[in-house]
Amino acid sequence: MIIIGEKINGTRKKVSAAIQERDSDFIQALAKSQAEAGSHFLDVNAGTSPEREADDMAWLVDTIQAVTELPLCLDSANPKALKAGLERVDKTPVINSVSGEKPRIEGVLPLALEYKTGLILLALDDETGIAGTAAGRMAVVHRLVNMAREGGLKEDQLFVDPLVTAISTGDKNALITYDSIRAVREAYPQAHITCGLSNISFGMPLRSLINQTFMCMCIYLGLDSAIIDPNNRDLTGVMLAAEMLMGRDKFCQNFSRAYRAGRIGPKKNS
Ligand code: THG
Repeated sequence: MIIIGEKINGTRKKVSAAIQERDSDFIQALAKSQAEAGSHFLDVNAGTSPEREADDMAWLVDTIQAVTELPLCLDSANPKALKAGLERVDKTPVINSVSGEKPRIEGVLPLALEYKTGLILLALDDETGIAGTAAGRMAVVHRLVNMAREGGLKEDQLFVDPLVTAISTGDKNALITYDSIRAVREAYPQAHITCGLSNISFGMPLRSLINQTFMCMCIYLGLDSAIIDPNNRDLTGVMLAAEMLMGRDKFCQNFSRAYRAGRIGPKKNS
């Protein structure tokens, strides 16, 4: 599983305050703890203030890279902010994200092609928003994959996000994501499939339990990446167990190592 650590997100109150105050200690602590917990990328979202976002993104990228060598997942719809990040990254990043919406196709996709980055493709567009069927979401995915490939990106640079909507607002919502994951896996065997899992449990009690169960099902169907809190040890445990049980953990090494390192299982007193 390719873990994208979600915590450096300017829509979170404390992170937003840290960005405004240029509190590098706070941001660097989030970067380090997510790196130590096994992230492969760190999501970087500078918040949604259009006049500050590019400066904030530049500062975040510099601040994070001072303490970790992990590649970044630049999370913005704003081409200026993305460009500021792209000019500073040490490692090839992932751009989060393009969708079927016209401004994103015109403003974000060309940056991914120019800088040859990884790219998250969101299954939504101007016409329908988030389609209520897997077929509707796949129509957008096919269009976006074709554009990205024609522009020179390889299938394995693409991360398809089939989108997750809250189970509390539609009791078939998880099923739409499952059907989409299955369809993407079949149509694009080399592409990665990622999503922000925790949307599923919005408005429900015992969110973590729901997130874990949902993740397990998504992994079975072909999810191979997730935007999550890597410090959530219950979720990490389910993820490593599911990977092992899918035949993707040779000699059960990853699971065993994580256990010995104390990253999963009941917390030991130390
Ligand atoms: N798809 C894509 N990108 C995305 C999302 C997606 N980026 C943003 C979001 N969804 C994923 N990122 C987050 C970041 C924070 C939280 C949820 C999703 C969050 N944080 C809680 C808080 O701020 O209090 C608690 C986190 C914690 O457990 O500590 O909920 O769907 N492509």
